[in-house]
Parts: sequence; structure tokens; C-alpha cells
Amino acid sequence: MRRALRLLIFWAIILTTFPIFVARAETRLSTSPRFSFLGQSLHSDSIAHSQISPQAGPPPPEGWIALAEDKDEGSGTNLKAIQGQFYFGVIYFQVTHWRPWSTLPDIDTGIGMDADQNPTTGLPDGFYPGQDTGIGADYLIVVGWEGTQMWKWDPIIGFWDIANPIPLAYLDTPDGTNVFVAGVFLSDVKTVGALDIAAADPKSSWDWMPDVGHATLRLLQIAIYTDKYFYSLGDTMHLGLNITNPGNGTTIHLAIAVEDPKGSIKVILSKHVLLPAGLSYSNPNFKMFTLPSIPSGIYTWHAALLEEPGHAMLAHDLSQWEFV
Ligand SMILES: [Ca+2]
Ligand SMILES: [Ca+2]
Repeated sequence: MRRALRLLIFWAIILTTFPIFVARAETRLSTSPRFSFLGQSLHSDSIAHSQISPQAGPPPPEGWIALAEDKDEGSGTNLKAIQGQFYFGVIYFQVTHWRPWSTLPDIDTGIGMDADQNPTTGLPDGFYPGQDTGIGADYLIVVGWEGTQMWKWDPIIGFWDIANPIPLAYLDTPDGTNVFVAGVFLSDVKTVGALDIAAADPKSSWDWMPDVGHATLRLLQIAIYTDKYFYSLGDTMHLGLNITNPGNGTTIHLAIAVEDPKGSIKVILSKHVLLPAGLSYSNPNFKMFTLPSIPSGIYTWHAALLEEPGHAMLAHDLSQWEFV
């Protein structure tokens, strides 16, 4: 009898407190929007200072490729723009917000990467509020109070593998600004050679960039260089060209041009090129020129890989030399 009474009381307590528990859980979700709501509690990580020692150097400022821009929807720090580049084995992203970090006590920005370009694998659309990306992100770079790291999608549990975070290769989150740069090693990302990406900021009322759809970063690299800096009449210039394609075979447009000291540009090569899968092309004697009498001053070689069709910039490089 006593046992029956205890059971009755037990169930009475469970049944009366359960709705309260559910209500509390829902409140916590809505007041603390974050990527890891299914995961274990994470120790807070301030954006104010870089928490990791960078293993890679900063990427070259001229290497950024514009991926997406986003209007100011008014809440929080709000996402403004994202740029990307692939440089010496590291995938870098630069994210700009409309307002500085100091606007909020914590920031929390995520960059989802669909590395197999397959929307049926990885994070499904509609998982987070307002998520309409058309991609299935297989990796999520998080920068902010939830951590500064990358999570891999776990298809078994249907969530990020938060227990096994992947360290970032690079992170720069300068104090008092509204821009950060984060990088991850290509070797940590299983990819077909192009990344479909979308960014989100839960603390800015789940702001998405772009609002709908995604951008694509192709992991191609091009480098152009000369055998020395100073040249004069009659010298032979060895023009070097390197191209790497870590992904699948792809057809692109290769353009090479030289800019003279007055800023006028002469295209010396512009054509379709098939880049085989896994290409690592390096040729310090791509072209050789015996220099005629030309105006003295600083010249610049430009090299670019452009999307075909459309001619969106995929990778570019430049190299200066001087005629004396
Ligand atoms: Ca995917
Ligand atoms: Ca937006």
C-alpha cells in the first residue's frame, strides 16, 4: 500500500513537473539561440581575443574572393559580407559584420560548408530558424562564445560531432572591430574541390548570409612570378606559373595580362583550360621573353582563373617587376 502510494506521488510529481520542464527547455532555446543546442554544455569562449595559437600565417589581402553580401537587417551585429580564399593548403574566410563585436556581450557566427556539394548529406535545410540554403553543410566553422573550432556533421546522430572539434588553422578576431578571419586546413576537409557555403549568426536573430541560397568557393590556386625583380634592355625574363586543383577535373578560363607603369593592361593569354583532378602544375619557365626597349617603371603580371561560363573570379595572383 505504501509502495503504491509512493508510486502515485512519484507519477503525480512527474506529470505535473514535466510540462514545466518542457516549457523551461523551450524558453532556453528561444532566449539563447546557438548552433549547439543539442550538444553538451560548452565552456564560454570570448571573441575578444584569439583563443588559439595560429598554426598558419595570415592570407594575402589581395587574394580574397567575394562570396556573398548581406543587407543590414537591424538586429545584433548583423552579417555584412563574406570572402574566401585557398592559400597554401588552408581554406580562409573573412566575415564582416555591420556593427562591432562590442554591440553584443557574445558573438556567435557559423560558416557552413557543403564540401561534397551534395545537399542530401550533412545539415538539412530548416534545421535552424530561417535556414534556406539549398546545401547540406558537412562542416561548420564556429567563431564566438560556442567555441572557435570546426565541427563535422555526424550522419549517425544527425547532428554536429561536437565531442570531436577540429582545431582551426588560423584565427584573427581583432578587438574593437567588426571583421574576423578564420582558416581551416584542407587536410581536415573531405571535399570534391569546391565548397558551397552559407553563414549564419544566431545572436543577430538568426541572420543568414545570403538570406536564401549559398555561395561557392572553388579551391583552386594560381601563382605567377618572375625570376628576378629588376630587368633592363635585352634581358630574358622567365615567367613562372603554378596552378593547383585539389578537387575534381574542371574546365576554367585562364587569363594572363601585364600592366604597364601607366596602368594600361595587355592580355597575353586568355583561353579555356581543362584542369585535371588533383593537378599540381609548377613551371618556372612558363613563358620566356627577351625584353625590348620599353618605358622604365614598375610593371605587374596578373594571372586569374575564371569560372566558365560567367567569368566569376575563382583565383588570382599578381607579381611586380621593374624595368630600369
Ligand atoms: Ca553535403
Ligand atoms: Ca541576412
